[in-house]
Amino acid sequence: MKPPHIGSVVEWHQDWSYYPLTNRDSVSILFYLDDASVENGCLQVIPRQHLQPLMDHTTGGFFRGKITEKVDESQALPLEGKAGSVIFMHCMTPHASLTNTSDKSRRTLILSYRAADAYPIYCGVMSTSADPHLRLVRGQYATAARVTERHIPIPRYETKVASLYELQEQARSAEKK
Ligand SMILES: O=C(O)CCC(=O)C(=O)O
Repeated sequence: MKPPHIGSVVEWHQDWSYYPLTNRDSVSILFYLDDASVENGCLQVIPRQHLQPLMDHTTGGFFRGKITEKVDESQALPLEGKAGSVIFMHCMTPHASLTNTSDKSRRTLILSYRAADAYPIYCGVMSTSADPHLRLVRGQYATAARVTERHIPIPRYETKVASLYELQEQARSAEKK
């Protein structure tokens, strides 16, 4: 939800950093419920970066919920679209969105999918918190995990497990000090 004039900024991040899986076969589907433009904070992505290793989301060994290394924003692509537009975004695609500076709301419905054999890597309560909402929507339950990754960073929270908005806000406050 990005209400007119107050919708928060979402800083650059890759979703896989929040929920590491045994492989990268996961995608988020974003449905724009309102017309989305740069002015009301449409999604922005860095195309093709999903083929690269996960970028750093930490400082001092703690997970900050945002990319902490330099992001080449000259590559950023704003995804403007009419209400009803659908975006398919890979879990390794860096993405962000700006504040809503307009008088129009920007609402988005986001559903996340993963391959049945893309199993969550255990990293505390976050590994199981989505379980009540999980549904197998196609194919069979996987009896084995398919492991394609050799290096899987585990998000370590400095204080407590927090949402994207809380983590990014905490990181901004710490940077100002
Ligand atoms: O809706 C947005 O602007 C960003 C959403 C997002 O970053 C996410 O769901 O991971």
